[in-house]
Amino acid sequence: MKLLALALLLAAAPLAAAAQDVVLVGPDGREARVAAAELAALPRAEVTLEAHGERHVYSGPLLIDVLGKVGVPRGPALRGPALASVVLISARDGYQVALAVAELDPAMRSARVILADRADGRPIPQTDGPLRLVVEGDLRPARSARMVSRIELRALAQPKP
Ligand SMILES: Nc1nc2c(c(=O)[nH]1)N[C@H]1C(S)=C(S)[C@@H](COP(=O)(O)O)O[C@H]1N2
Ligand SMILES: [Mo]
Repeated sequence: MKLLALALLLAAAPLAAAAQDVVLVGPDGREARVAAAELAALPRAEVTLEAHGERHVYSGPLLIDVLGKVGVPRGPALRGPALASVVLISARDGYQVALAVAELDPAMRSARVILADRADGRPIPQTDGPLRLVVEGDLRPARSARMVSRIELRALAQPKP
């Protein structure tokens, strides 16, 4: 019986791990899965978010560093058509938020955008997490999407007329 329980646990383990993953999609449609452990290995930032009268300190990597995995223009490369690139963030409940890539680059703007995996030093509960976008400096927390599951880069630039 114990062996059966162990076998079931092992069989379910990859599924459980996948539920923590976030899917990244590059501008060419290339998909990459990022596991929680990979996010935890990136440099971290702390951002305080106030929502409905409560303040919490969220921490996690900068979203632009996470997007490095599928290639994202930043620094001096963030010019010309790259300035018309956006990132579409989707959550498990269907909530969606779009940001311009230029908003994510600390070389462009000082307000940070993080993909938080911890709130007040603890993992974010499944009801809000395990990943939450946190957009520093927004006057309302509406763009700070909870339960982030997919992050897609889209190049919107049109050819010059
Ligand atoms: N996935 C998801 N994220 C979301 C929302 C939502 O409906 N779904 N609502 C947004 C809005 S409008 C607000 S005000 C904040 C509320 O944050 P809180 O749940 O930490 O209070 O979450 C934002 N993130
Ligand atoms: Mo809101």
